[in-house]
Amino acid sequence: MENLKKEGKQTGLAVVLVGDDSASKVYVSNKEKACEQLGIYSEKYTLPENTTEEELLSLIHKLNDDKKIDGILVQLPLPNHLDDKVIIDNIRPDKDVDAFHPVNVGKIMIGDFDFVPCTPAGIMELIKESGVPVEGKECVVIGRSNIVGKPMSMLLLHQNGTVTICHSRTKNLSDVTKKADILVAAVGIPKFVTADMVKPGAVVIDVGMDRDEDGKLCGDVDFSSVEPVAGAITPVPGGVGPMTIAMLMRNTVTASKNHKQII
Ligand code: L34
Repeated sequence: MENLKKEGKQTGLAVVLVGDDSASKVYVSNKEKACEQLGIYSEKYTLPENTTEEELLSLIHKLNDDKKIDGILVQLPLPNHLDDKVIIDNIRPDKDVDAFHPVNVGKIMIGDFDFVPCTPAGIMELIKESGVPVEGKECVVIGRSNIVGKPMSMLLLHQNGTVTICHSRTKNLSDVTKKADILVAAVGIPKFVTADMVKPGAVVIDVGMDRDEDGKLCGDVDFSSVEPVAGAITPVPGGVGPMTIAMLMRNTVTASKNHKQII
């Protein structure tokens, strides 16, 4: 960052939030704060729930052409009347700091990429920094979303993990999860993973941002029952969420460095 600044290049991120989702508001404001802390210039666009596709696309096209902006992030989920795919397809791939554009998704599959989706990238960073080896390990990902499950599986595969993806139609789920040395839970169901689904000593990563019966923030893993069984476990909050934001910052700096050469 400091080097980029010295060279006279300010790094810029635009974050677009459509509608009134209260969780999204918190995540977006955490992203704004991270930009502030790092000295990244940021612009936040808060658009009303009834924004049309045409209006949102016109903002994206403006940001695509804006030289101050290196990264564009449209916070998901979008309101139902807007099609994620159409919106993401219109973000310039070299500004797509989420790595959701088909060009970036394809690059991840091949293993030659600039941007890594923030949540899976944050998880890989946690695994690496904790000294957990992936090579040859049984890695089980519960969830097959484009945002987490699929790219997560690819990143683990690139590190030579033996990867299994489970989902709502998986039969005998706990038989599969019990084999995992590294278990990633990204289902979106509060406290879904219980102690009987976890192999003793396994590394358990909780991607969930759920609410329990009392409306309290919790993850996809039943932390209190799984924690004694697991070899290592990430908490919610304070686990994968902050790492997601850190990786967004990293992708934004990558975009900025690349733009120094292009623009
Ligand atoms: N486009 N949409 C786009 N990019 C993303 O990378 C995301 N994601 C997910 C939802 N939609 C997105 C996020 O930003 C999830 N996510 C995210 C980001 C930050 C946090 C959680 C999810 C976060 O800061 N979590 C805090 C607690 C927040 C709270 O108090 O509610 C934590 O400590 O886990």
